[in-house]
Amino acid sequence: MIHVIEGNIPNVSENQPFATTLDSLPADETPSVEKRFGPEFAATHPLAVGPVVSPPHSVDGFVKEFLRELNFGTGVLLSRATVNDQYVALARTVAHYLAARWLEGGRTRREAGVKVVGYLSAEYLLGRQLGNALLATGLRDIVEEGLESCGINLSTLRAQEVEPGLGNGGLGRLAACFIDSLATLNVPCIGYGIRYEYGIFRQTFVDGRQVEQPDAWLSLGSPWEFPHPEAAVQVDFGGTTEEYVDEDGTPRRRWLPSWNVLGVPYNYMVPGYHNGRVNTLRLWSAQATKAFDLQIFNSGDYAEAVRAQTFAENISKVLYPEDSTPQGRELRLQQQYFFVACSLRDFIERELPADFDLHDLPERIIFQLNDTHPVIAVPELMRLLVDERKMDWDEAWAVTQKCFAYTCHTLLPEALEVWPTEMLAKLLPRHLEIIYQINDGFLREVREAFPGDEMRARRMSIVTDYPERAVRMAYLATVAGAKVNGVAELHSQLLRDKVLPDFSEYWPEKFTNVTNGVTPRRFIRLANWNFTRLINETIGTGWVTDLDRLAELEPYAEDPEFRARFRQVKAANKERLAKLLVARDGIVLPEGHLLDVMVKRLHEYKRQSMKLLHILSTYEQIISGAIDPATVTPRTFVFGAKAAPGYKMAKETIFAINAVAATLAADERTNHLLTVAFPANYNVTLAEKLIPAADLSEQISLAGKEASGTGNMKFALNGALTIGTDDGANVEIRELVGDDNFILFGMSEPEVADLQARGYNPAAVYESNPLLKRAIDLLASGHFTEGNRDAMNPLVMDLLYNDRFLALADFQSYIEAQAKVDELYADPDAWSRKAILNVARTGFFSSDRSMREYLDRIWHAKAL
Ligand code: 26W
Repeated sequence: MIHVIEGNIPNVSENQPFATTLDSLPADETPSVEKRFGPEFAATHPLAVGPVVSPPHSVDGFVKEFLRELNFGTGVLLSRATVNDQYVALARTVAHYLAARWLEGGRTRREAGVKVVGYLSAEYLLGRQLGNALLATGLRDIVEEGLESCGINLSTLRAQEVEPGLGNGGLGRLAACFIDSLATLNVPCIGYGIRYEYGIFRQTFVDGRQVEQPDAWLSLGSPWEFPHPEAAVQVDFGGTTEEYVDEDGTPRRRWLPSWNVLGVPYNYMVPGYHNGRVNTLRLWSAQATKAFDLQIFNSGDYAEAVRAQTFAENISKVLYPEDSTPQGRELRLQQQYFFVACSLRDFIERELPADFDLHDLPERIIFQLNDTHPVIAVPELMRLLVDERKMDWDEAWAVTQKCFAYTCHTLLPEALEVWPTEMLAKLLPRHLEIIYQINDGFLREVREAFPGDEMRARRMSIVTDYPERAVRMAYLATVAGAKVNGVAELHSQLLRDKVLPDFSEYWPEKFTNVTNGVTPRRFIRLANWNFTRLINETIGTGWVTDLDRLAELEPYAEDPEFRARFRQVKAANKERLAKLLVARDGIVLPEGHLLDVMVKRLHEYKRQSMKLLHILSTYEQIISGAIDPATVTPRTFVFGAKAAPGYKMAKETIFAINAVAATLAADERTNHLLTVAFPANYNVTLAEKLIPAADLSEQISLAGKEASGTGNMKFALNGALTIGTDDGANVEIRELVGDDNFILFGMSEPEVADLQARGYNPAAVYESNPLLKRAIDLLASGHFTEGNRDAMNPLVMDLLYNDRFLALADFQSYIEAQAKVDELYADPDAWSRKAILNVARTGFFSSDRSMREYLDRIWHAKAL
């Protein structure tokens, strides 16, 4: 007999958080249904008041639940079930174990009236869900045994899952790590975003060139989502605004929109690790308000009849695959306003009591703006408070300034979004008016503070007239946000000094730093079981939720036996990767090679081209006889990188890497020494296999360009050494692991600024460095392109006559650092000692620590 009530469900036992029974409810914890419907109703409707009881944490209990889901949920017999049927049924079954706490979490959150963190992000790079859900619930062994008894292999089903690629790279993955940490820290959080029908494109290579394929991730169903069409929100667009006098004679402005769509929420569970908490990720999908026009249909114009539907659906159709250069498309602005408008209205109308006084909103929610993409939320909240709730402007502004905080994730000027006022006037006319009013108020303050300094007011204006009249979203976020933070110490300093200097001078206390972090659940516990076992045996299991405890490994760096076991772990991970790459991409990983890995989005500032120059130089020296092959450390260079479809130079770099890879593989003189592996479609799932196998982590961006990096943290935590510049979080990694355990090279940020100020001539560097010259000449020679000398021209010409990110300038320092790597790697025991020290000293880079800093210094919210 299943009892369903809304009430507190106490923890039965630490490792069985999800097993609850009705009679364990303390008397005074009677559920709200009784409060709502009275004790008499509760007595006569036990089903309505019973607790949500998750299925029993036993093999039998699981099998019963799984078969019920397979037969009655998916509607198939076990004997006829496809792997996808089995996977969908398993996912649903595991979701049942989470649901009890999920529903409970929502009720307690609403009833307790606690302050919630609302994470607004246009991207979430979640990765596969099944493994993480089994980890969080502690169900893995039960499920494995239960499935076995049904003749099903768990890893076969895990491989069936298509990862939701609802993000481009760093920013999207960080959002996923952050919501995982907030759930594990028991902090009530709602992640708001967009349920793109098509995520980040699937990358394929045709003749070495990137070809994008649509990512139809929903085609086989998505068992982890819970749609709530009944909670759809109407979102308006277009039209005009007007002045009017309201019922009490007050002159007001209002929006007269010309079209609208519906936002349908899809809930996803965000389970905490072994703490029974399940937070919500609420992703919005666009639908036509009026799906189908029967009159038009009957008039025979079928396409016209459904035009509204397709038009509306377009809004959440596909993720924009750019991760640095906004294309400024109107549809992108529609996407941003769509999910923000849905989220704000949804929170105010569904999470707060009907009679809640919105002057107290900052006590119930803090919205974190994940870069500038959701910043239109600022004028939207003002519109809701002033236009709809008739709040006084200044009161509304005071509320708004306490409800938002802004994180900037970039340093590239071209990545800072600006929206032309013309486009805003057409799509969101009332919001433009509100932005002007916010700007007027702000500039009034600035002029008072700096009388007569019109240039400063012009520099700080949210609205710029150059090169066209547009709204600078980073300025709006900074003016409205209670706090502005960068994502690594160096980045936050450059934000203050170079990106927003006027604002940090005006509001020094508003600017802060929270260095990024990564979740140890997915990127160590789940991705690196071999290493997890060694760590658990050595220091216990507490590190998974308290990563600073990795420091207890420090003494074992001096233990030869532990070092040997560490090398065995790395070798096992390399073997696992080799198996995957041959099956997935037909790539054969030679044994015993130093695994030199560079995986991240393809961008010139990340300098994959400089990595290529190192490979070319080594290869050139071998085939020219300049160096004795016997002295060369056998290396496999692994690349993983997607290029934004419109980013030409990035695509040329991909082509060059693949051409070099093919030539080296076929060159008997070198293919036992140098291998280039470039598996296509780098994503979270591939990262989970690649990172634990790596020896060397390439973090070689031009100093001052990479805001933080998070891959760098994942590699160090999985026992790889970093070769890197003093950029982003590399600086903090080096400070923590020590100079002896980090291979630093290249110019520092001030040196870069100095060189750029003095003027930089890459061709001169080429001329003055014979090794570099020979490497580039070989690239240009047609050697990698069947003699076609033009094929590499775009890249070669850019490096010689542009080289915006100084790859040639840092080349010499880089190859000297690489020679040091060869030297270090020649002594595997010394290498693994350094690698173990990297692990022991990088517990700081847990996203749990990042979240604790946001909670204390930005959100002023706390765990339940
Ligand atoms: C097209 C508009 C656009 C512009 C910027 C889309 C996406 C972006 C993101 C901010 C780019 C991004 O992912 N930045 C990365 O964010 C990570 C998380 O903080 C950092 O670790 C990386 O250094 C940064 O490049």
